[in-house]
Amino acid sequence: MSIKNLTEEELEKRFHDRIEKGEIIEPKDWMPERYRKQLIRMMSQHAHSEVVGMLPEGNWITRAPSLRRKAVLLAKVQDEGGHGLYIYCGTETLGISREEMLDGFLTGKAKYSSIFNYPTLNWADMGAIGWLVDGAAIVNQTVLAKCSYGPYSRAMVRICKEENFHHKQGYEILATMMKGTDAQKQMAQDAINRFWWPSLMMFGPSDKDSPNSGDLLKWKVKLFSNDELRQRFIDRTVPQAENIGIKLPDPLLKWNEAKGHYDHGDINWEEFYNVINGRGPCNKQRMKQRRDAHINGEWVRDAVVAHEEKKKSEKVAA
Ligand code: BYC
Repeated sequence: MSIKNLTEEELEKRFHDRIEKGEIIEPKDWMPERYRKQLIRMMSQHAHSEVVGMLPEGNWITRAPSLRRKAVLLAKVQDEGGHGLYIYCGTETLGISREEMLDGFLTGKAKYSSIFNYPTLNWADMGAIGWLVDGAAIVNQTVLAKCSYGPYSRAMVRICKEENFHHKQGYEILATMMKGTDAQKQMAQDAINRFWWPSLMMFGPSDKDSPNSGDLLKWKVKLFSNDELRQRFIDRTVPQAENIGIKLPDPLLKWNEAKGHYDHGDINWEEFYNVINGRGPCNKQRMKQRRDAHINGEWVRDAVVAHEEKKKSEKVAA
């Protein structure tokens, strides 16, 4: 039967059956409005995070300790910009324009990842971001690569490949510093002391306080809950820390044989909510940088439009 003859209820049931069977939803397929809206929210926020994520690391490009480190960092920051673009394109398939998404971001209506509201104070922070922040992103995004929405899942496959390089380069920076002088070891430890807890917050609030998880899990956009992914990240990161002699700043971190997981201390949720509501250490600075970049980039957008129009009129004239 053609789907044109189905009622709204039948369409919704058919959609849920498809999700249950593990089918992938594509842009032209019928989808409930709430599914579309939730995806727009989550994907656009993800895209904004990638773009804001360029700022803390971009801050160190001119101060990288060698030409090799500078070239690698430059490439990484460029990759993050690319990730933002793939995800913006993926989000546009849901019927929202780039302008609307940017408006949501620049007016502060849409969020971006809390982690990028922390400052990068020393070179070891580049290691901490690669190892912990990209490490957390990989745990989250490897699962999103199997999510129910085709354009998002495909963007994630490519992004995860690049994030794996980022993760390795971060770990390598820290491993090198941990073999260096006492001052270098201290810098590495200081970076981890500052970035460990914020990287756990990247996975979102605990499950009992996550208003969007119910729908997203039902629709297989999320395949695991915030707490499950956070635990997965902790379990794989603790041995990596031990391997290079870095101490994670949580006295309660302990292997629990019965659970097959590491136990850990409580996350400071007050800090998390402050940061996501605009009161983190760098929120104002990050938003100002992005707003300034948008204003300063106006001539580029105008030039692209003028170029397209010129091409079109040349075609008509030919
Ligand atoms: N930061 O119901 P919940 C990268 C918000 S960048 C800020 O659990 P959901 C990289 C949440 O949006 C990778 N806000 O939400 C780049 C919601 O608020 P709204 C970034 C957060 O969506 C450069 C409210 O809290 N990754 O890798 O079910 C250099 C309630 O939360 C955060 C992604 O974006 C947070 N941490 O789950 C290096 C991954 N957590 O929208 C690396 C895609 C929660 O209702 N996103 N909120 O106002 C996701 O997987 C999910 O959106 C989350 C949250 C797990 C983050």
